[in-house]
Amino acid sequence: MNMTRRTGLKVLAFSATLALSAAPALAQTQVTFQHPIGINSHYGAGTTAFKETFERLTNNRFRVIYQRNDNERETIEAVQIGTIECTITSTGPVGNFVAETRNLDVPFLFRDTAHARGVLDSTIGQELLQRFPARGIVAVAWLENGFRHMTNSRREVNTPADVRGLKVRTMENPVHMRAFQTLGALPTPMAFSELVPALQQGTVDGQENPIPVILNNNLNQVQRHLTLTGHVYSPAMLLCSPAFVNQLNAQDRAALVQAGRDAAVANRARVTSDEQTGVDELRRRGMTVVTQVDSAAFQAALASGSAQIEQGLDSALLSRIRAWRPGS
Ligand code: EAX
Repeated sequence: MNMTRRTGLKVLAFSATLALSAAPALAQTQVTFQHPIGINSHYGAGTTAFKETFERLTNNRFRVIYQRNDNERETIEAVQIGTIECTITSTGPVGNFVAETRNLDVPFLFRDTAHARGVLDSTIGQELLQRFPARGIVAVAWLENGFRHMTNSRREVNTPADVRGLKVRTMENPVHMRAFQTLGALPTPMAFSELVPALQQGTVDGQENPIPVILNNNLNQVQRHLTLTGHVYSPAMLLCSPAFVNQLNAQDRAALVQAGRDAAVANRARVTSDEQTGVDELRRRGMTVVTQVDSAAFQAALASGSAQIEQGLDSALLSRIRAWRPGS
């Protein structure tokens, strides 16, 4: 599905009310917001909060419209060009636009959710957001998907050895691809929009995604086995088009920043609740779930390839992230 082409060049459609009275015409500027998975999801929770805050703080001069688009590279390009105003995307393809974000895609970089959220909320996260304008994108806020877990339709994965030989869809992300190569899998990069057909047709045996994505996209319909590998944290980002942001006055920009904050809070809360209830729900839907994973074995297997996986990344930044502690 190619939403960008289907929706065409939808640049700030003005729905002007031509009032015949003396009152000034009310012009509502449309803000088109695209992201994958759908509105009833952790991304949708972010969009809904964004819409509520941004429309309210701008006295309804803007109207936020949501459209689903499962091709994240496409939505980032659309933001860059200005054919849509904003998107939420995983960092999967973002490194192809702002290479520094790839540092966040290293397996087992973050110890837990508090570590990941803490780093993204710290100056480290802020510094990364500031890299975007030079690439023609305004990065408004860090959101998230949660930690990624493996699913497949071939066998129960208990140890790193079980991953060997599996054809695994990865995001279009060289760090993730190198990690799966290290585990002896056959990484097959593709957009999220191609994932379900690829699993249905058996082009790939498995994939990896956090619980909120597996749950809200019904991946249980095309995958039998889930293993809670938690092998990598999956940040997400709320990105907007400079063409949109540059035409905002100072107050509207402050509203945008606040809407981004509220989006992050709502998104994280939904990830937390999906993670709490999602595993049982996926079991109920028929998946086998391996919960007791020998994480040390996966970490050791990936550590053996760390030189290759982290090739071209910023080792000073990676050390800073690893050294981060609450309150620092
Ligand atoms: O952003 O492509 C992916 O697997 C992403 O995790 C998903 O689209 C959510």
